[in-house]
Amino acid sequence: MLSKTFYITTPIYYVNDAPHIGHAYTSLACDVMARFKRLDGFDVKFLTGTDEHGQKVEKSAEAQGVAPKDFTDKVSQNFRDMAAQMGYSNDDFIRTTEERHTRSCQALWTELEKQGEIFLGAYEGWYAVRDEAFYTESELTVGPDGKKRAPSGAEVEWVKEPSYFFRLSAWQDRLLAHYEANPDFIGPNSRRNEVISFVKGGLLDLSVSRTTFGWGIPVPGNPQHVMYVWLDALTNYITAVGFPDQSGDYARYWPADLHMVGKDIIRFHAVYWPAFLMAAGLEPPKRVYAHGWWTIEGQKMSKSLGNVISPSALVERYGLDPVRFFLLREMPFGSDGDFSHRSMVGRLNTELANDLGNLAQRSLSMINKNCGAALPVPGPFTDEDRAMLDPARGLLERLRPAIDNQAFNEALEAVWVQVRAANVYVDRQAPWALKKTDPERMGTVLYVLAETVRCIGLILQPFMPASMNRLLDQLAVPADQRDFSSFAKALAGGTPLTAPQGLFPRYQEEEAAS
Ligand code: ME8
Repeated sequence: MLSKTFYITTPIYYVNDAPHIGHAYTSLACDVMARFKRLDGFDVKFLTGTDEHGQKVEKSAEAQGVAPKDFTDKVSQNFRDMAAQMGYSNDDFIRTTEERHTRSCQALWTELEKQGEIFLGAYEGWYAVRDEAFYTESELTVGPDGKKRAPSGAEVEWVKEPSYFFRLSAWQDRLLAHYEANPDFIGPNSRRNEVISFVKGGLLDLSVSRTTFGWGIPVPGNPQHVMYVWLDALTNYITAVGFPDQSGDYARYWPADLHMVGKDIIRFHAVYWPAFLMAAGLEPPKRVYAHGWWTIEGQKMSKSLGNVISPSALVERYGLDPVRFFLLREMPFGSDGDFSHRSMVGRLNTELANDLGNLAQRSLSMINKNCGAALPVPGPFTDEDRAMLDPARGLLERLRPAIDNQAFNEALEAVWVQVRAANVYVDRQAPWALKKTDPERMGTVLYVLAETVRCIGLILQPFMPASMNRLLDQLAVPADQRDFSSFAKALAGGTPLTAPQGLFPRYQEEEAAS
């Protein structure tokens, strides 16, 4: 059993929405991290799933005239399908309507109650069903239609009902101390500052049960109440490692190494969740990272604008790996960014087809044509050769810190520095001209190129698993030499190679304009 573990989670998505590229993006980032860590020798647990309780889901089921359970059984499948279409390597898929989750939530609740952290009272205030969140009067704004709105733009309604409360107000100092003692707990820094100033502003006790609808997990001992959907949802992260059983997977994987979320739900993950856990005597996760928001062709993605992009449509149009590459390459992970077909096509044609695709294709075709379809045996390396090989073999050391910091676009940029340098090297060394003048030197140059492409192929596997698998096949890299301990296992000269095949076909502009 591997000694290093890595537990990473996506948010669990509300089933009432169809999966779109925003959901695909968060899960993709987790998939890349999970794959990277597996290749780097970690025992990884990668969790995703669906958030199926609460008023919002109940209303969607009602609107379709079906019972909530039948509704969620049907629509949660859409998120499983997305995981398959996007090639995610999740180890588990949790649904909050599963029995294991009810057990876990009720155990957590019971513990919180036992610790005196939950008390019965009455809630009177604003609630936004779309966000499944409570708001104070001072947080609201009045929209152009005269209606009060949450900061997210969601409509709010006045709620008045008996409710259990969690003593969040008592956790302010302990949360601040936790942020202080664990500077990496929240990333990026801008979000960390935002959370700290929110907590410094004072915390109100949090309503954690509802009585005016029934689609949720019953409160132990008082089944008129169902648990607040966020308490229910957040608990999924410990359910999936076996809570309330604290041996086995819980002991092995908890605390989670990383909860990956969008910036919209940082408060739930970085304030409420660690408070619930600490109050129950459990360890908080090690890190919560909140990434930025995608707009589409400059506009907010919304059903009413009809500009919601489904991952499957995108994959059908551009291919899976180009989509995976684009989403993490286009913008710094913590910032907002815009999706446009023009930039998608630009990246595909320039960075994948021209830069990487051509590098692999021309190196491998020259070997195929001029070296008897076998890897050449290299002669002595020049300084220029070493200036190519050393950084290629050092890619892992350069990428590790970037990946650990969720700086995916920086990681990809570091690889592309290498790809571009290799293209410059081919042009300078002109192996085609050496064919007649110095065939031995030609062999060395082509070997250096093949070896550089191998290292690039290895390090890009988490981002583009299928294409890099094909590339490593073309280089005849044995299956057991594709993990990250294999950077030093250089290609063996003389190995026969199959005829090369293009990796990334150019996308035709005419189609893009349609
Ligand atoms: O909030 N750009 O679920 P949800 C980038 N069930 N990411 C986006 C995005 C966009 N335009 N739109 C959505 C919930 N996302 C809760 C979570 S977890 C215990 C419970 C991503 O279906 C982003 O990760 O509304 C965001 O946080 C998540 O989808 C919200 O998904």
